Amino acid sequence: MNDYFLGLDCSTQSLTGVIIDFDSGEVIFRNKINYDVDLPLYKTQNGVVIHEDPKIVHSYPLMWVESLELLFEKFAQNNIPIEKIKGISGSGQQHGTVYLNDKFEKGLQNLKSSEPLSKQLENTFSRKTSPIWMDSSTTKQCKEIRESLGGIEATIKITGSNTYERFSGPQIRKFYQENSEAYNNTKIIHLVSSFMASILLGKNAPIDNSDGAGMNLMNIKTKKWDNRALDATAPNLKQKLPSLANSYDIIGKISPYFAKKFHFNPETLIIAWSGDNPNSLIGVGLVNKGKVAISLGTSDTYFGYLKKLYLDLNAEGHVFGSPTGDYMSLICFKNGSLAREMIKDRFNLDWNQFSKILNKTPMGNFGKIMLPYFFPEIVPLVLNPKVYRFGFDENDLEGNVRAIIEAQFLSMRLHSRWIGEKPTEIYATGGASANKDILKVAANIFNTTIRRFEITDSAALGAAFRSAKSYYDFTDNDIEKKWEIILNKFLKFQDSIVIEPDKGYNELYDDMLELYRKCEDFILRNGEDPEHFRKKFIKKYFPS
Ligand code: XUL
Repeated sequence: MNDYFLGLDCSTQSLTGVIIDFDSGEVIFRNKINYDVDLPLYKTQNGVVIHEDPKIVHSYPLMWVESLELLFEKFAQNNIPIEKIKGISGSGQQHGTVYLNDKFEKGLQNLKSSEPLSKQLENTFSRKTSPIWMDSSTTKQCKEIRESLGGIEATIKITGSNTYERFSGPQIRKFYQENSEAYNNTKIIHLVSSFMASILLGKNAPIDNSDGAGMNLMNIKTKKWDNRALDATAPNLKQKLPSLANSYDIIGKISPYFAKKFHFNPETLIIAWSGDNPNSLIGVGLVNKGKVAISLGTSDTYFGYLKKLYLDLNAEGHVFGSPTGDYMSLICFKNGSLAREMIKDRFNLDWNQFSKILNKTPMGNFGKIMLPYFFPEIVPLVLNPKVYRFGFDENDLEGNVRAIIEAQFLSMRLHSRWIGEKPTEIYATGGASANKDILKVAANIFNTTIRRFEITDSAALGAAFRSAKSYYDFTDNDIEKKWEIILNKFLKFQDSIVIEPDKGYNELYDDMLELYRKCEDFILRNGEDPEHFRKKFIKKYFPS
């Protein structure tokens, strides 16, 4: 009987499940629950609760729980032999926190399979909503924690990152300051990943140290909770946090609730869940140095594997744990898919029309530059959203289409320079990576080959690979367990989606990068007016 493994991804807009057949090296099933569409009662937009203050972005943890049950119902409807699943791991959108009261763990242990999960767990939250990674309302708390840790450099050295609005520590501090009673009634604070793992496990699951690194609470060197960071954040916090584990740890067996209700084998192993970016690192096969990945999703991220701890003291990038036990670098841009959609929808385009326009506009866009802060931006830090245009206006259809895409990759190239290495190849993943024309712009701006995988659900896939690796590591001495062997089995490159940069545009994009940097400097750091440089750029590349 073939061994199946399940990878789940509880992301901002949907819950995805991918089942791999280890023996045939194939993905045998994938399905998605879209929160807005499939769970309309929560009235989310793009998976989040709309708040009048754009800095406040929350979601419903109970909705994620409901989506899990809906997904498993789909498995049953599609006659998936669920009993063949040997191991399950998962991925959660990073940084989001879930606040539970003292009924949570007991509730999990006494679940009745005759009743829906959501009904049985609805009273176990000490806070009904979870602040997620898109929230940018904790500037005050970031400052307080950073100062109490001794400034930016000290904070980075302790936790791997500067304090960031979306990181869990500042979010927890804000909750404690604004609602101390509910904070005191909180028995345990989970990350999205450890919360969903707890549901599957039927008891509190640990936080894995890859996702734990996105909290400003864990010591990046020792991979343990850091007392200085805990004290700077909120009182009695240690008692309210789960323990820390390695991403590859087996944390138990599936809860009897799921075994009974959906016919999982009661011996199915649960492997620690992790964040979406650490999972995607594995999902695209980055277990060695040299290559990096870009994930074009709700957020755009740029990430790579690091053998050794390497910190960004300029405070824009982060270092998280890698599920291999090493490290990874990550830079997160909030104006990803939703910003692209703003331009597409503004001109009533579909993606085909968008691509056609992108193709017919010239590289360098006649010197039209956009700083695309449709939403508060993480890198560079922009708390009050505003779109800046140099040399065109919001009604210029062609100018806007090319400008948004060029801006996103110029910004990515600019703000990833701290990693030091120019990538030899970039792997692309995430929803928008299905668009070859967008990838072509990225290939030209980075002057690097871009490869795209057949399967774009890299976080769910990474979780499935991780569960296979841990399962065989711990249970079977006969299976070769090297990461490379597992990854090569599944990650077949599609020749048709290897995208090469066009020749002869290297200098244009080097110059445009410098121009983009000057525009950013002008708007964000009171730098020199870039108009004179922009004119020079136009004269050089677009002489009339
Ligand atoms: C990473 C980040 C996002 C979320 C959601 O730091 O905030 O990528 O993990 O995808």
